[in-house]
Amino acid sequence: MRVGITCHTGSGGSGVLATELGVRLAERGHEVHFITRETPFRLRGYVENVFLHQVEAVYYPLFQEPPHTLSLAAKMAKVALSYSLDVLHVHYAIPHAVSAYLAKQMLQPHPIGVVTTLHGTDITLVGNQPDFQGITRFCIDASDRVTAVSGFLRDETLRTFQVQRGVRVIHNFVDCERFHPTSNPELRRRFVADDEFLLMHASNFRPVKNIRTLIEVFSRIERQVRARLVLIGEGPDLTFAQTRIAELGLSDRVVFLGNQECIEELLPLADLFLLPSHHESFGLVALEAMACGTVVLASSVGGTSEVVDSGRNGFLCAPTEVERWVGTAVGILQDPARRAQMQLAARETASERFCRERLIEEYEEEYAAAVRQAAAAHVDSTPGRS
Ligand code: GMT
Repeated sequence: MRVGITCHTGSGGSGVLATELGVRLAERGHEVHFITRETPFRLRGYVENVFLHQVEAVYYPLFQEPPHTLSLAAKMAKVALSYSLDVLHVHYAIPHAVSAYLAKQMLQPHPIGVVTTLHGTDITLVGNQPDFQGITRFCIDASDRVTAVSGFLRDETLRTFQVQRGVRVIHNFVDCERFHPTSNPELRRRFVADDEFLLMHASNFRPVKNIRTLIEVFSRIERQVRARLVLIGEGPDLTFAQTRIAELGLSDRVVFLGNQECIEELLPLADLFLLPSHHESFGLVALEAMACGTVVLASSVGGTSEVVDSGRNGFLCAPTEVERWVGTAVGILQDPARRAQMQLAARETASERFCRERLIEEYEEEYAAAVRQAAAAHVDSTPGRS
């Protein structure tokens, strides 16, 4: 199939998932066209069957800012025509599903399937804002097929927007060959001494990631056990994190690594991965840590319980329960036998339940269904048919 993929290109989970999906589809023989603002963060090196189409910004003195949604729609339509795309697969509803809708209209009478994958804040923070509810509902309803990355997010979508259509849950996946347990004592020693624990967090440092609690929890853990914290990623709350850590006198216990492409080399080093988000529709980075055999302590909000079975392959706590976070973290750090059991269970969950190939086949089924649906709608609207 010929598939156009659009996603946000930063280090966020929706772009990561879309990129990993595109690369694997290309390896499976599909022709994949990324239609994006920049090269997606996780796209490394040349991949056969993958094409990149950058959406150029249009500047004009009348515009306060370039109208990206329109440029994207125009580019989608152009690429779709030039390469005879079968499907546009957009990740994150706003604004990508709107652009796909426009492109589909522009392409008439050529039919093209539109698949929209909902990731999280496109529904829970952006789409449910009063001004955006109508357009989010519209573009979900206008897509040929809609998927959500967790059952929680599907239910939330149906509840918030009362959309008239089905939403299929296709959980996020992880490449268990790339993300796997490894022991690299030399690299680990660059962050911690042999008698210290290594705690880790990775995110795009947006307010939803609850960085304040992360730092509070770490500062209390650090009073009870010798530990250091490695922070991966960048975003709006990074400066706050740096300031708060300095205020608490923890600067020499925390390492800021910024955005890292090869997170699979870092995640297996950690004794504990912390994800105290206010909200998380799935928690892809938690799954990646689990695939590396790292114990995860995450917020019990949203869809994380579809990944973490608390007490068996990791832990879930409410983001407000700081004392429970600290007690749980210290408890598992001080119990190496239980930690080893959990590391095995985490890896097993990742490889058995979130296997890449099976979930990619589910996306392929959605593409085929979208193409059929678009073709049927096209036949129905052909002049002379009633
Ligand atoms: O933060 C977002 O909502 C954007 C998105 C991203 O690009 O990082 O994250 C969401 O999508 C990920 C991939 O499907 C999920 O693993 C994250 O849980 C989800 N984030 C939230 O729900 C906060």
